Amino acid sequence: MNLRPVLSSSLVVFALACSSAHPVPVSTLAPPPAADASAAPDDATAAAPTWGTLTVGGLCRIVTEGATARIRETQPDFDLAQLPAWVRDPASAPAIAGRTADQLYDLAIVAAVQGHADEAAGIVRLVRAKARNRNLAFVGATLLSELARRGAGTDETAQGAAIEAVFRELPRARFGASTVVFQLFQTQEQLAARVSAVHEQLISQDTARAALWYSEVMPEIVRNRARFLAVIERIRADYAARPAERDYAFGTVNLAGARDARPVAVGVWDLGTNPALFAQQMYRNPAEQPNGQDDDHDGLVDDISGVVSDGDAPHTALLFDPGAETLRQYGGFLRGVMDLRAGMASSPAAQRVLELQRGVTDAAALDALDRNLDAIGEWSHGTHVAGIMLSGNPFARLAVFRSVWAGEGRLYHHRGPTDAELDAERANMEAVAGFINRNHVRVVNASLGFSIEYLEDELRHERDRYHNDDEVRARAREVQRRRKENWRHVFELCPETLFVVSAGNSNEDVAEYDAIPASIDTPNVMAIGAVDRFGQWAPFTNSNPERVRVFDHGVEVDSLIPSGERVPLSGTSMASPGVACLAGKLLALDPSLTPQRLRTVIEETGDAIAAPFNGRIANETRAIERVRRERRPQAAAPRR
Ligand SMILES: [Ca+2]
Ligand SMILES: [Ca+2]
Repeated sequence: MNLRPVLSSSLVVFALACSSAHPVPVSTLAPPPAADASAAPDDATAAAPTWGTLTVGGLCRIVTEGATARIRETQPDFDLAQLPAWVRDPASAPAIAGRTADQLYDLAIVAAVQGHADEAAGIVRLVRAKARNRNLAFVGATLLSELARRGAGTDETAQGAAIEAVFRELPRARFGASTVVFQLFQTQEQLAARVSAVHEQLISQDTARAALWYSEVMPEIVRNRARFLAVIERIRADYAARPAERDYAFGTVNLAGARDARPVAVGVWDLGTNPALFAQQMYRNPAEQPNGQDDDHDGLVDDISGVVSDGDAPHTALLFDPGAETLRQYGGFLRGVMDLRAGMASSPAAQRVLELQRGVTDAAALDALDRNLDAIGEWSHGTHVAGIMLSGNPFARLAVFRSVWAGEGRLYHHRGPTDAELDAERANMEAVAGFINRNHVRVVNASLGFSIEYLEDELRHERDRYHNDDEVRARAREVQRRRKENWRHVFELCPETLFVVSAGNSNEDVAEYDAIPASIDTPNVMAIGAVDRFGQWAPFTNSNPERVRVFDHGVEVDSLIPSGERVPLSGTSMASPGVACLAGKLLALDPSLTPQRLRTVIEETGDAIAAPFNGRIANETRAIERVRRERRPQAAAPRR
């Protein structure tokens, strides 16, 4: 699900994705990399390479061949023979699809590894100039700044100036997220731990690229870390001294005291929510009692406030409990992760996370840390979402749908779901749909999603099951196909309910990447993207002109975690419940609104996002005014 970027374990992934972490070069395009003698042999009868026998040249070849093949597959009109010319003159290049941009980054990393700095930088700049997804205009800062440093000779002042020139190209709002990678990686041991973790996966283009990045590009960055940090601090101080930008007015409305509203059942489909924090607003199924019996004969015992799917956990266990020790040790890291992402590396919370990262010196420790931070995410995510969804709406009655399979990391750790588990997912989804319909839950927020890239990465850990990347990718496509069908099935089962889903945090086009459920086009689904507090398009947000038409605040959004503390979290996971909250308010004012009507009102009353992006930012004030103006007299609750 889209949790990853919210959590520390995904911090690295996030930093890379947003900063250019995905790096590459040009000379690899024409002739394959000058194969050194030890590179993988061409002879197909030779033994399959192992991580132990692969040289840097062999890794470069795997990445180059894979990237070249995938570009031919996904954008046949992108003629790689023209790449050198396009790098020289980006204006002459065609628009670049997102998947092509991914492959070009891989080629840029190879070029950088091979010492072709100009080609590497040229490819990144070509993507920045011509990517169809304009959010890609800011990627690549990590690689570009390192290439600039290398090109500046040995003089420290010149190196600093070269690095600064690259960072200064970033808009102020993107500076923090784009430079966090320099805070995170502090020691060579951390990089070695990453490499050995990669070595536990199948050899593929993606894992070969990751190995190159951590073993051939990042070490020099870590060695010169002080130089990068000095520049980052200088620019940050500069920004801090400038007048603050004006916050965007999201037009939030509080319905407290409204005499023309009535209760409405709403749902949060997530990894669990702490009902104690919303005691006055929990939905209660009138046909079910807490007695260990299935009073309403729907097959679910004690499904009073929702449906829970997590092994033997009863339907009253609405919150995931990671255990007291995990909470004690890791519960405090959520805020630090968020501070880091916002570029606030010197905060005490961020420093604690950095200390934690420094201690990760082998693959096992890395895995353990990921699991612990995932557990904290699973504990906190749905409560944070619920806090946003109920904000300013005392008329909302909250149902909780806790589905363990919707998370990343715990149930399917380093593997994919089996066919039987996919059947169990579907059965749980049908149970949720039944609850929604019987209890008239009118709007459901689902801040979750399944990306094929994440799944493939997990499948590559199953080296006894899959023998090559073709098998991995075929299985991943099959799992995605089934999951997409499951979601479509639920949406069709509940035509009276509006599902508000997160677009995802991978800076991708949801249709091109087939994001689930965000890419599913049915009348009762809205996929929501994220903007920051200035109303600017978030660096991580997924998008699509047709499927993601509405955005809301999704960067450092303040809400509750299960302990009752308030913590700012970021992601389209936080933007989606903002819109679900608005839908709940509109339904409290006019229960006759259909999902289609809700979509129309929310889209039409939103404010246009600044070019070159497209979409509307939800505006509660105008949407609520319109519903109050247009509803039929009998729709309003009787005035007391
Ligand atoms: Ca029941
Ligand atoms: Ca019962």
